[in-house]
Amino acid sequence: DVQPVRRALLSVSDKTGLEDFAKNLAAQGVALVSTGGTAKALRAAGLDVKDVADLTGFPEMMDGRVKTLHPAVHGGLLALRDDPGHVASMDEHGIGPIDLLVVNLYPFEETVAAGADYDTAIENIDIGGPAMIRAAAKNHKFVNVVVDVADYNAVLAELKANNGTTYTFRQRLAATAYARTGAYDAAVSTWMAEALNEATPRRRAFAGTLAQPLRYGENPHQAAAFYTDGSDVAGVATAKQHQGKELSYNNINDTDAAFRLVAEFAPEDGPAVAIIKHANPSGVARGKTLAQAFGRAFDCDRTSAFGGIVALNGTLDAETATAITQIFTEVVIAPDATDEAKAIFANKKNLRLLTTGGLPDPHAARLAVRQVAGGWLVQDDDNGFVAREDLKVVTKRAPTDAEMTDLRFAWTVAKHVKSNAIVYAANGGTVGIGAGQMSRIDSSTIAALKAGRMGQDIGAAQSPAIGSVVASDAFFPFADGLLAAANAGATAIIQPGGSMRDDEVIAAADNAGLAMVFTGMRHFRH
Ligand code: 93A
Repeated sequence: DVQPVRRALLSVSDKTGLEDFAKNLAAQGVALVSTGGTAKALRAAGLDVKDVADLTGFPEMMDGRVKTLHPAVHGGLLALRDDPGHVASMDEHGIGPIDLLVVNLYPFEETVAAGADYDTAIENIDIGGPAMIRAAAKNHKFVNVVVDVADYNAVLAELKANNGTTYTFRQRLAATAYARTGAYDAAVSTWMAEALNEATPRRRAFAGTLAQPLRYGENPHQAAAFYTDGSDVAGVATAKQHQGKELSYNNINDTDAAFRLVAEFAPEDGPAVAIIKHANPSGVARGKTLAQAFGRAFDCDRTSAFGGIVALNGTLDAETATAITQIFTEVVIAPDATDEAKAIFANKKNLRLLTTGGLPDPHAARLAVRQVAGGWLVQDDDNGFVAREDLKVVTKRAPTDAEMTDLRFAWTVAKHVKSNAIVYAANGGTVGIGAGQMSRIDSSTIAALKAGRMGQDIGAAQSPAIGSVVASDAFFPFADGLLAAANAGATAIIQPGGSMRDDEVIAAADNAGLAMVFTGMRHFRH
């Protein structure tokens, strides 16, 4: 199944490595055909190249919109070399086979990321390139297709080793090629959805570009990779890593959870820090300084914070960096870091520092995708937000201003805790988080238990749950969960409301002297 490579068509926007690759091909007797800019670059390198225009008998026209869309090209890519009818057609129409296609597309993703206007983006949608790539990939029984500069050397090595290419090799190239055209159209689709300001799950394709093969997945026996969707949102996908080893699958997942949580707290409202373990916050806090916020987030659950991911909503400074190095931390992510802070981290070889240049907008419309057996579930990302005036006081007693501030803080954190989520908070910091339990009452119990443990850890006279407020990501179906919170010492509650037994739950709150507000919005997270 080794097929010889006699003629190559090269049409590349990114001309990196082109000259070297083409020279090596020519040295192995491969004839070269190219589009305008590519041919010019090859000729400048002293290579003998035929213009596609000579193949088609048409000049490149309409500002290059039509250059390779012609039977002389597509016939040469698609013809089955072992089918007498196809061979007869090639002969009849003077179509020569193309055995190797080398294309990289108009840089649509880069153009859009650079903030290009609408018309420029449109002009950078490559049509002829993907058409050729898809044709060559379809005919991988005979044709080689290269869409990535990183594969040039592998092609040369294959040609040297086999004096042609093997079927498996061409099959792999074809799979890579379709991944590229799929991701390319998905990027166009994403951009169009954003241009329409309508990131609807029903009018958008999603696919990604391989950004990084990972050492393994959630567990060492699982192969894994990181794909990016080409958008320029501040976060783990676009961050700059300053030091430390490569991020793992779990690191990336947790870093994303940490940074998206802390991004809920606008820097102009003051410093905030979130510490994440296993995709749930072990502690979240505001503070007068980032160092203070970190200390308070750490105090919420000192045991769980060990080996955690720390996310900051402001520039990492020396004081915070020093505090973070006191405990074992896997990753720190922040919009920026001072040189002093970077120097403090430099001695901690295993600690990774990521900076993003900003915070993602927690209210932006994005898509969330999850896989199920046989398909994907796609939904709007949970960018739901309840303003203070949207909250409905349902109890006789209204929350005090201080309680209200903490209620909204706890609610925001609860949105980022796996359901069933119960979050106790006081003075702008979590004091007990119950996550991921199958029953709400169990999450309540765990959150109260954790608050008690926090009290012991920090040497407090009593549980920090006493005098705290509590948030529940979904309604309390019965009064028991609410009573558990009251027993733990909470004085105010925030929850969506909407249970059949709301009346019972409200009466229980009134009886216990609690203040309760309904959000009218649920924040399940699974
Ligand atoms: O405008 S196109 O969609 N129309 C075409 O027929 C076509 N053929 C190749 N763009 C087309 N290409 C693209 O041109 C290739 O995908 C490649 O990115 C680029 C190479 O152009 P040049 O060789 O002139 O630099």
